Amino acid sequence: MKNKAALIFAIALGLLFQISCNTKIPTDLTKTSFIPVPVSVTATGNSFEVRESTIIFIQEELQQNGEYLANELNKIAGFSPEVITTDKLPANGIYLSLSEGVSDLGDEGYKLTIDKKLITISANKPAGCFNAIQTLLQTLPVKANLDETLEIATGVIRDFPEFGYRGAMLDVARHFFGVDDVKRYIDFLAAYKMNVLHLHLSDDQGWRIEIKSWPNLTTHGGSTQVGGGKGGFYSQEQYSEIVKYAQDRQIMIIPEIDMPGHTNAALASYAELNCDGKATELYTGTEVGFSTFCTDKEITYKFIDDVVRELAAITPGSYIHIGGDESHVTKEEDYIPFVNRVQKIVVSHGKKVVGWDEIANATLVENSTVQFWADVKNTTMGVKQNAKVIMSPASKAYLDMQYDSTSTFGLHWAGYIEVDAGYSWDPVTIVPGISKENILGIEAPLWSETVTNMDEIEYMVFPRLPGYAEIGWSASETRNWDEYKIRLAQHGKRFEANKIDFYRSALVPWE
Ligand code: IFG
Repeated sequence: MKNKAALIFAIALGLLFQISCNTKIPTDLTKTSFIPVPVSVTATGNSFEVRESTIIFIQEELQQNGEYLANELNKIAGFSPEVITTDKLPANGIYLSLSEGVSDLGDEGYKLTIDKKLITISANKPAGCFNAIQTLLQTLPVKANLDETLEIATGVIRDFPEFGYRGAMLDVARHFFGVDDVKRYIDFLAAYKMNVLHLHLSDDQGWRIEIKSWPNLTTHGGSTQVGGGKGGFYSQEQYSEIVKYAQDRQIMIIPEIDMPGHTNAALASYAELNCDGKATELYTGTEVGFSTFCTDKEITYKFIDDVVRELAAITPGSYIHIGGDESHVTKEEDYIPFVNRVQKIVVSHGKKVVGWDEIANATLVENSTVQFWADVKNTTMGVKQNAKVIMSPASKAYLDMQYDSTSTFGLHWAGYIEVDAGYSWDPVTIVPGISKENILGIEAPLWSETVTNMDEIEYMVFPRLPGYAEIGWSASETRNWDEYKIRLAQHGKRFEANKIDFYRSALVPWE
């Protein structure tokens, strides 16, 4: 009997040894498929084990970052490390600190040092610390198997972004998406160090933000959407919930009230905003360019002032987006004074102006920004007026463009954008005559005429979004599609683990 037990024990031991040998402990940090690719990664050949007993030590100002990291580790490993405030370097664990030694890395840069016993994150600002956390999380699986140890290869990463504006837009007007969907979209951006979410809050088909002084905008103007569905809107409380969720992830919300065109939802809600004094019908189609505010009525500017005042009061970010695109039925001689006046309203409420590139036909106020989407001439005019530029070329960065002619959702008026086309362009050279100093950064808009739910959002956004994040973060001379697609392929497992319904492009060597 004894021999049998001994034999079983020996076999079990052998198996255990075999399994432990198989779970390869990572020791080469340079082998990690980081996106965006960091400025520099040096491996030191060991590994750090994340355990239930691992403590996250923070300097006081980094409480939010510490809790975020603990929460993310809980999602990965099923345990939430303790977060302890300290002002001295701990002997082991994970230490988040703001320190002078990295001043050359800027507000969003960081130094991540991974040793056998201690991981140290050094940054100038909480945003830099948050970016380091995203890099650290990419050294770990999205979900750990219970029987595996959580090991991180040791080494040093120094990193900082190429552009300060790395954004995406979500059109919640054509089709409405609730708070939870917007939060999930924010999680997508945070994972790839993107730091702006532009919400397209109003259009012909829907008005999506409560304005207390003009309640019909949402009760009537928010009551439908493309295709005639029930639409919806954010109360100011829900909008503030979205803003806080974004802020906790170092993401600035930029609200857009598109005008004077793309305004049918408001025109249907208030007769007095129409030149003929008659409210329009609600619109559930997908045409553009047929609506305009009545630019020569004083009530229009009182309305806009009320809207901007209420929106500015719940928007901590420095921008209000005034739209300005496709105002095909607003006469040029009316459009320009309208945009000039609206800019002054935005500035009077303490915010900076951003608008689609058409606004460059007006006289731009200082510190304004034009968002290039289609017209090089407009954009160049904007730069001539000392405006900054956000690069959103429809032919490269519009997430509602189909991948190819077989795509189930999306449009293709600007062309098809396969994953390689969405990655292989340079925001500095895409508009001739514009230099890097004029460019704030890039933004990938998702228009929702053909997109109705989170699964469809995920299909359009992944796997292209990480590429836009890398264009905004990493120097263009370090970027090439053949190298990037290998790293992107490794993120396919992360998309799956996050239940992201991504398009499995044949151009990417998915595992
Ligand atoms: N252009 C319109 C959007 C949307 C888009 C769909 C801009 C600035 C086409 N304006 O892009 O409202 O309809 O791809």
